[in-house]
Amino acid sequence: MTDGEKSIDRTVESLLQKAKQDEVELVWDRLELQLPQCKFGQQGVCCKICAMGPCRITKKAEFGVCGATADTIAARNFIRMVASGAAAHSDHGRGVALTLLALANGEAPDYRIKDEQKLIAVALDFGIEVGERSTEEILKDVAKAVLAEFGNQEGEIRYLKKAPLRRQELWRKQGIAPRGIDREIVEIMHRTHMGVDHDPEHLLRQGMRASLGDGWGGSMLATDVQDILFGTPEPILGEANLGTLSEDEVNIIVHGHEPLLSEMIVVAAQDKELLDLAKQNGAKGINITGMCCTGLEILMRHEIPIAGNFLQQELAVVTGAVEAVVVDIQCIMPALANVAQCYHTKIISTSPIAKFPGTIYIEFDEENALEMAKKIVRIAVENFPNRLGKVAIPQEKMEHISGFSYETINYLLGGVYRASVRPLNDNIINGRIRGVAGVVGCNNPKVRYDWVHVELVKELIKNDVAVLQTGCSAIACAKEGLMIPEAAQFAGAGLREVCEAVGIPPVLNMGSCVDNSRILIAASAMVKEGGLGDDLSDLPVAGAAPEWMSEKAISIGQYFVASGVFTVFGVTWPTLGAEETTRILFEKMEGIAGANWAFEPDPIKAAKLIVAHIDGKRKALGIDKARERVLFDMAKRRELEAV
Ligand code: BF8
Repeated sequence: MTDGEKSIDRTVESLLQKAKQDEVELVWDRLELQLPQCKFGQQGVCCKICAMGPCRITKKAEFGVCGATADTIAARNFIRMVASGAAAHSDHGRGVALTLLALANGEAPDYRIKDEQKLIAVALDFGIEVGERSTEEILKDVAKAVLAEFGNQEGEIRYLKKAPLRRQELWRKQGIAPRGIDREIVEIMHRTHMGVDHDPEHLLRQGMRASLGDGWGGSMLATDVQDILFGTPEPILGEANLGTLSEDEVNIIVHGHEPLLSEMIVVAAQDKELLDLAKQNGAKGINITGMCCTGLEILMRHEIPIAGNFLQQELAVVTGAVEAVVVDIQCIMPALANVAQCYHTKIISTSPIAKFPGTIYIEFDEENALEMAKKIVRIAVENFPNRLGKVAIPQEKMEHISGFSYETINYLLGGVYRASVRPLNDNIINGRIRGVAGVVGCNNPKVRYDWVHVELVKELIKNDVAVLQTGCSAIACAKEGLMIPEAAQFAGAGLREVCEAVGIPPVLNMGSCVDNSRILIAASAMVKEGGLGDDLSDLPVAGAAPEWMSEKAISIGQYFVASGVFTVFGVTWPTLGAEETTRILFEKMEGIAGANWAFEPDPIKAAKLIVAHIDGKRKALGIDKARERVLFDMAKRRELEAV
C-alpha cells in the first residue's frame, strides 16, 4: 500500500510523510514488520491455554496434544474474546457506578447529578421506591442496585426486562439469560481452561450469555450512569478531525473511554488561573479535543471537538502541536509513549489499572477529581513553550451533528408531548425507510483506514437504510461529512424525504461503544411500538463492524446476534480454520437466537448482505411492497364491514 492508499482521510498521507522525516515508526510500519502474520492465530486454530502446547491444527495434526479439535480450540478462543470485551465494557460500567456511589456517600464532591429524570427512570427500572424520597436517598439505592448487577449469582440481570417479552422468553428458553455480569465472564474463563468444556456449540452459547451481560448489563448500565452523572446527550454541532488542533493554543487530547476525568479536564480548562498561565506561556488559550470513545463522551455532552479515531492517536502526536495526551483505559496504543519521545508531547496515564511505561502517571481519584484535572492541565500548559518547531497541523476538519441518544431520537420523531418512534415505524412500514443498520466499531490498519466504514454507510443510505453509529465508525463518518443534514443528498429518495422532513442527517451518531446499548433500546422501542413484529429478530435491522480489531467489538457483535440482530464483520474472521464452529456462528445461531453472524470484508458486498437481510425481514412482515396509508371514508368502511 502506498501512503495515499492507506486511508481516505487526507490527514493521514501528509502526517505519514512527516513521521518519515521525523524518523518515527507508526502502526502501519509495525504491521509491515509483522508480515506475514500467523495463519493459525488468524483463523483461530492455535491453542496456547496450557503448557503442553502451543498446538496448531493442520491436516497432518488434527488434534492438539490434549486431543482438542480445531472446533473446540476456535470456539474457546472466540468466547475468550467475548469474555475480554464484555469485561472491558462492564468494568468501565462498574467504574462509573462506583463514582455514583461515592457521590451518594458525599465522597465525590466535584460531581453532580446532571439528569435527575434519568435517575428516576433507572430507579423505577430497578423497582426502587421513588415517592417523596429525597434525590440523595434514591441515588444511594440506585448506585447499590447497579453495583449488585455485577456480582449477582442467581436469576437474571434486571435490564433484560427492557427487551421485548418474546426476546426475554427466548433467552430463558435457550438458557442464555445472564445471571450476573461478572459470573458469565468468569464462567467463560473456567470453561475454556484446559480439560473443561469441549463442545463448540455449548461453548458458544456461554459466549452469547456473557455478551448479553455486556450489552444489556455492563454497557447499558455504563450508559445510564453516565447520563445521570453527565447528562443525556442532545443534538450538538461539533467538529471532527485533526484540523481541530490549534496552532496557537495549548492542545490537550483526552483519549480512552471513561468520561470521569475528561469531564473534569473540560472544567479545569476554563479555570481563570490556568488560562492566565497559558497566556504567560505564550499560548492564546487552552484547546481540549477528544480521541476515540472518551472523545465521543465529551463531544456529545459539551461540543468538545473530536480530533480523531483509533488510527489517528499517533498521528495527533506527529503534528508536533499536542502538549499532552491524557489517557484512561482501552484502545490506547502503548506505542504512544515512543512516538511522544520524538516530540514535546507528554503522555499522562491516569487509571490504576492501566499503566504505560515511559509516561507520566497521575492516579485518578474521584475525591479530588477537579484538583487532579487542574494538575494535569497545568502540566500541559507549562509544556507549551517546549514545542520543537516541528509543528504541522492538517487543515482538515468537518462539521457534524451528534448527540442522538435514544431519548433525543424519540423527541425529534414524536415531539415533546408524544415522544415516540411511531413515525420511524410508519416510515419503515410505508417503505420510505427500508430498514435500520447499526454500523459501529474500530479501525484496523490491515484495511484502507475509514474507507470501509464510509463505503458501507454510503451504500446503505443509498438503499434507504437509515444508519445508527457509535465508536470509531461514527467518527469516520463524521469526518467524511455524513452527519450533517446535507448528507441526505447521498440517501435514496425515501430516506432523503424523511430526513428532510424531520431535519436530521441519514447517519446518526449515538455515542461511544458502551452506547451501543442505546441502539438496543431503540430497537426494543420499535418492537414495542407495534407493526414490525413482536421480537427484535422480526425487525428489518442489521449490525456491522467493518473495520473491527478489538475484542470489545466481538462482544458487541455477539450481543447483537444474541439479541436477534444479523451482524456482518469485515477485515478478518477469527474462526475460519474451524469448519463446524464457523457453521454454528454463521448458520446455526439463527436457530438459537434468531440471527447469524456473517463475514464480508468488501463494503459493497457487506451492504448487499444487509439489504438482502432487511428485504427478507420486510417480506416476512408483509411490508415488502411500498404502501401509502389510505384514509377510509364512511363508504369504504361500510364496504369493509359488509365483507
Ligand atoms: O470502544 S470502536 S477502536 S475506541 S473498541 Fe476502540 Fe474500537 Fe474505537 Fe471505543 Ni470501541
